[in-house]
Amino acid sequence: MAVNLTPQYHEAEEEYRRAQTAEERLAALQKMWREVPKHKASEKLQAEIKQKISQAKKECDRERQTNKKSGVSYKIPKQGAGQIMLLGAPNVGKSQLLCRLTKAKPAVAPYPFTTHEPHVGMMDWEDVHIQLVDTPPITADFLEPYLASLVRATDAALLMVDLADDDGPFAAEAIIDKLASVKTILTGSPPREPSDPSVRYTRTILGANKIDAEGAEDRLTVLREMFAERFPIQAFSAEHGQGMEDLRTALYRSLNVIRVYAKAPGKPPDMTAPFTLPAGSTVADFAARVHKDLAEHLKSARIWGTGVYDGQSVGRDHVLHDRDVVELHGGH
Ligand SMILES: Nc1nc2c(ncn2[C@@H]2O[C@H](COP(=O)(O)OP(=O)(O)OP(=O)(O)O)[C@@H](O)[C@H]2O)c(=O)[nH]1
Ligand SMILES: [Mg+2]
Repeated sequence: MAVNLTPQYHEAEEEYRRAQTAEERLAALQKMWREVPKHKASEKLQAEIKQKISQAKKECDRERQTNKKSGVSYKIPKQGAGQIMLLGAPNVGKSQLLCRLTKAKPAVAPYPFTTHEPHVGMMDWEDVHIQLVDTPPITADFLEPYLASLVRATDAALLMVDLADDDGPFAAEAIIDKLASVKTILTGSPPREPSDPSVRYTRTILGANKIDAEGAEDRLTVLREMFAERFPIQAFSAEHGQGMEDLRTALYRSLNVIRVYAKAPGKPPDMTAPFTLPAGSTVADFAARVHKDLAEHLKSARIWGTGVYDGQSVGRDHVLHDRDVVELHGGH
């Protein structure tokens, strides 16, 4: 017998997947519990949810205690086209990179464990803004309790490797393992339909920093041998600026979004501030973003852009492309 799950259940499951804190995880699980059909076919699922609820309750208690102790806020509201976490071992140059790409000024120092809390900066790329988050270091023995939650909730990550250090690639591998141990998988290409909803896949680029250092090219070769099949790799120097343009473009692409420009009937399009939507979004998704009412009362749309002739009329299920201009026609 199949378990027929409601859209509300799927919504709750998505909230669970994106939860940043144990408290949010617990709330989402409780919603899943309310929504799961209580019959024989779903017994296994019911048991799973119950077990996760009891686990989340324990985590909640633990989280409250660490919060009291450290006083660190670990919720970072997303801004702009998307959020990218800069991750890495101590001293790889995470803070230096945030300085290079944004106006933020976190401390940069030639010794490990300089950064103790997340720092946020906005990076411009063409006509969009992308939020970058500098984070405290991760090692095999050290992972700030809140940091895994942040990685689970972020849109993408840049895992940085130190090309001035022979151990660089191994330090990166240790971070991948450490996060995997809390069901957070860094990967170059996340699966479309993850089989286990408690596992979070975070789309990740490997950032090989300090390409200016002596011996860096040889270490980059080793790095490619170890990781090229699993991750896209970008080499750069956060301190001297080599490779920054390619890195910025790769960071934008890792968000997997498209830009769409709104046009009012009879007026030129507003090309100054695009809407950013997940790749694969439709005209109806765009309408919902512009205005909730529009999504409901959408009559037709005209498009200028990819795969259409200028001003072509399309239906609400038409899939949009990066840089499309869309004119929405509502009405009651
Ligand atoms: N040669 C070279 N040195 C760099 C580069 N980027 C950063 N550094 C140096 O590496 C050291 C560490 O840089 P940070 O940005 O503080 O490193 P971090 O990853 O934020 O370190 P933690 O906060 O301890 O995790 C500093 O001395 C930087 O000057 C680079 O591209 N080339
Ligand atoms: Mg730092």
